Amino acid sequence: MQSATQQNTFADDVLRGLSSNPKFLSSKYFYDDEGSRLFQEIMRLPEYYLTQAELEIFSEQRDEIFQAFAESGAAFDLIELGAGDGTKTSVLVESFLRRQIDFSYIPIDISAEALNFLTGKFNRQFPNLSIQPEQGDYFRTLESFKTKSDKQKIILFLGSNIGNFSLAQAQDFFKSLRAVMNETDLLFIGFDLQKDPHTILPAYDDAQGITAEFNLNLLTRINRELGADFNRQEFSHYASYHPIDGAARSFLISRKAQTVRVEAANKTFEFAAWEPIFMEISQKYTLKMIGDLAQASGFRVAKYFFDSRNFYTNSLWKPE
Ligand code: AVI
Repeated sequence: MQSATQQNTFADDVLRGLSSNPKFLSSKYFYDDEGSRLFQEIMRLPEYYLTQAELEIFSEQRDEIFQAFAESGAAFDLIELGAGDGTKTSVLVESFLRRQIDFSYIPIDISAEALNFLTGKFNRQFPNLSIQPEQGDYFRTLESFKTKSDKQKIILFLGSNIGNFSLAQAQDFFKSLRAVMNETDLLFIGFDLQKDPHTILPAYDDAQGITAEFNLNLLTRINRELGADFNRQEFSHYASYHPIDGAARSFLISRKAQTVRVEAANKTFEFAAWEPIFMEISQKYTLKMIGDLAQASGFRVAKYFFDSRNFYTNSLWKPE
């Protein structure tokens, strides 16, 4: 399994994934412009409870979250990994500004476009906020903060983004984060919890078919960027939830025997009728899994915040 920190090119990853048995494509490539737009739509779907649950935690418990963050009363850097459109973070930022807390907001993202959008929006919304966007790799950027700033770092990794890593990748990821954190820094993570499978599955198989579009869009991206000839009509979206391992998985299923040429990989791939391409894992956690993961990667859980339905948790971790 590839580590979360390893960088490959899009063409290499597609070649490797489609040459494997079973075939797979990496969901990290979902987010071109159209994919990002579709994900915004997913977050507004009635079935996609995750965003509402996290927003509820932030809105209803902002004071308790603040207490947990600002225990020492000292100035801090609020660092967000993969900040997206910042809707949830803006609730915290607004509350901290109102209390005249001394902090800077540092969103880190690989996408310059996403950062520009977020910075523009936060500059308009919060003219008094000190915002220092950093474009690039999470770990390298955080490493540079060790020498750049001696303030406490509070690192946010929200939106259940950790769910898109396998358990082994998640552990690798947190170990790498631990290596660039100081003893007094904090990590605040959004986890989707295991719950009624009848609630989870529709979040990945919505009635309007937006999630299907979101998956199929990766085929369109491969066609456009890598000169492939996928026919989207010949693939269908299939979502599953496995209550034993707690993983939602999505697949694109080849509806017939077919071949697909990918020019940039200089290769033609054979698909059998009904052969799946594994597209994405969305891991759901139990509290025991979260505690074990923290411990295995050099942290301890300091606090859990839950939404009113116990669908979701934001968990505050301290270096051990
Ligand atoms: C970004 N990530 C946490 C989403 C999830 O729930 O796994 C991506 C997603 N895939 C389908 N719907 C949403």
